[in-house]
Parts: sequence; structure tokens; C-alpha cells
Amino acid sequence: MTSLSKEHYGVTFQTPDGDAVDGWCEEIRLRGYALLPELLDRELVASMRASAVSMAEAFAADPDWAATLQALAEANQVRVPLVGDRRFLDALAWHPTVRAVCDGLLGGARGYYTLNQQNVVINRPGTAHNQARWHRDYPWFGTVGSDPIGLSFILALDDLTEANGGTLILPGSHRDATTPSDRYVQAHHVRIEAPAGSVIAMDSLIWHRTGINGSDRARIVCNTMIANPLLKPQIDIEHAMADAGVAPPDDPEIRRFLGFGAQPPRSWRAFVEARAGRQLG
Ligand SMILES: O=C(O)CCC(=O)C(=O)O
Repeated sequence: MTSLSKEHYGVTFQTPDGDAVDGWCEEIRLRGYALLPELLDRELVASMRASAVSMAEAFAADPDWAATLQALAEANQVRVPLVGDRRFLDALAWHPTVRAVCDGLLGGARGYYTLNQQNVVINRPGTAHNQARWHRDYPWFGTVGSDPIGLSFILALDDLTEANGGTLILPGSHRDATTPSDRYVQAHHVRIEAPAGSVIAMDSLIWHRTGINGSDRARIVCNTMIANPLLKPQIDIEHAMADAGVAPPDDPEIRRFLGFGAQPPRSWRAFVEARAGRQLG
């Protein structure tokens, strides 16, 4: 008997069902996001959560910074947590499933993608987080393409629930460069709820925001954005590691992924020297 789901006409090629990663890549292409359930172990995630909170507290405790962080609404974020805690690199950004999804959507073996940014979002009860406004992960980007040029991987460091707001997403909005109307957003957004350790993998152009936390505990995620290297990284990780006295990764593939040596040359001469070094090296 023919299965109804296999019936179609007028096509020369159909995407094969494939494996789980193929399925997530197809979901990201077509509706803009996929949920990778419980990708990281709960215990590991609880310990990464504690580490993120102490990084945020240590930064905010610096008397030179406290007022500036508050004024910029930066106090509830940790930028490039992988510099302070390698597990945000090894267990998350460089996770084999995360890389398999990037290989599937950002060009595979022919492609070249780098870590564009990594941010912990600490959404405290009763406070308005700046990520609680609808946005795309490249603000001011006025166009969309046929293939993603960046992917955002939101790791739930807490259970995402209706009570703590979850993550709100507007399915399909990565495919249209217009800013959707409030009416459309209200009618068609979805709230993602998922256990801690799960990852929402999405086209970075999808319209999304953090929910309003109505619970009595901070609700925390870590967003890792991986993109075509043409997109300027938020922070120069090579120099951030050096400034923090952190040893650079030994693996040249990981260094390339972190954008080591990919900073724009300071001059024409430096450009030519860098090219020559690449050819000779
Ligand atoms: O907190 C969330 O669920 C979403 C975070 C977010 O919008 C972002 O990091 O761009």
C-alpha cells in the first residue's frame, strides 16, 4: 500500500528523510528553528549555570564597572563565557551535534564558519531584560538569503517553562526581511518550553525574544551564534583569551573556529604579509 505522506507529483527531487540532524536542518531551513532535546547532561548544565552566575557576579562586583553595566543593561549578561569557562566551548560551541547542524546548513566541508558571539542571558524575575524585545540576532541586517549565513544555538541552562517565560519565536520570519507587524507577531508566535540541557537551534535571522519571567527564580540560557566569517564577531576571542591569561586551544581547527588570525589586517602591507604567511606556512 502506498503511504499517503509519500504521494506527490510534479517534482524532480525530494529531500530524503535522512537522520535526526538532517531533520533538524530541514526544520531550520523551512520554519527557522528546531528543538534539540536534552543535548547536554542536566548535571553538567547545572554546573555551567552556577559558573555563569559567578562570572556575572564577579564582573558586576568590579566597582569601576557596576554603574556602567547597569546603565547599559549589561548586568544580566555574560559575554564570551567560553573565555572564563572552557566547557562553554568544549561541551557547547564545539559539540559534535552543533557542528553537524552547522555542516548541514553553513556549507559543510566546503564551508567555513566561525564563532560569531556567545552570550549568557540571565532573565531575572520582574526585571525587563534587553533580550525581551523582539529582534533578529544580526540587528540592522536588512535582507534575507536562500540559505542561512548564521545559526544561533540557545542552550537552556534552566527548564524553559510557561512560568519563566520560555523563549518566544516567530516561525518562518527568517525568510522575510520586513519587520512583522505587532498584530502578526501576537497571532503567530510560539513559546518554546523545554527541559534544561535542550538547545533551540535557529536561523539567526528569525524574529525571537526571551519571555517574561513570572517565576521566582532567574531563568538562564546561553546563546552561541556561529556564522559565515564575513560577519564581524562581537568580541575578538583570541585577544580576549590573551587578556584573561587563558591558554589558547591547541587544536588548529578550534583556533580557526574561534577566529584566531582572522582579524582584519591593519594596513595594505599587513594584508600582503598575512597572505604571504598563509601561502608559506
Ligand atoms: O533568552 C532567550 O530565550 C533568548 C535570548 C535571545 O534573544 C538572544 O540571546 O538573542
